[in-house]
Amino acid sequence: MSTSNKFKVLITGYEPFGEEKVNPSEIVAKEAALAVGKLENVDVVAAVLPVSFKRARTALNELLKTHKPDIALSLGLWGGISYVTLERVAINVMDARIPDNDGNQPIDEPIEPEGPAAYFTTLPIKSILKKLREEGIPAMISNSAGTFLCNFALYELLHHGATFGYPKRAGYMHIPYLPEQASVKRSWCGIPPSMSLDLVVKAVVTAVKVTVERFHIIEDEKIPP
Ligand code: PCA
Repeated sequence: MSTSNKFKVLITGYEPFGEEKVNPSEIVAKEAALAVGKLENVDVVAAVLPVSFKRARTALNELLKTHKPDIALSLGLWGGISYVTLERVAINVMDARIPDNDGNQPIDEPIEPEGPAAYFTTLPIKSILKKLREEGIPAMISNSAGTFLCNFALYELLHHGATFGYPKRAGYMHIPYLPEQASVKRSWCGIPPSMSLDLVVKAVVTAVKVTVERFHIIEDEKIPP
């Protein structure tokens, strides 16, 4: 815990990428930070990461060094899902389906050449899942954050935590399209699924609250995914 006796929380979103003009994770990170900032035992920092392997690495490391967060929750868009996901694992690979926003497209390259193959999230994802279900928010555990920037951010957060001791709790939430974003798209099923800004923000705030409550509890709750 930081010296002020408050939990320092970092929430990040990503800027738009590919064909998307907006990235809901950017909006949600800022909105959720406003709500989380009202909790009495929390100091919060919100940031938007570039969708660039090179610049995201620098940005994340600077954020971590500057703010030394106890808890870090990164957010990103996964267009097409109808629920928020709690990512369980980050793998040590960059295998980009499309070029990042700098035009770089690493294929089968390690994120950290000396790092382990994978890290498990250090968030209490089952306890968070349980609470989200109680609140009526569609949520799932996901066992792959992909191999693009989202997996990259989670791996870097967890690698930093394992190497330097903070953030002690780090994780990743993928989020769906916003309704206004989905409304102008068409997919095999018609209009792709979406979730309102309010509901996604609530999911993020809940994830932070549960993590704060269980910060010192090593065992997560045992419930089916
Ligand atoms: N989603 C991408 C990268 C940025 C984002 O919001 C991903 O899932 O990797």
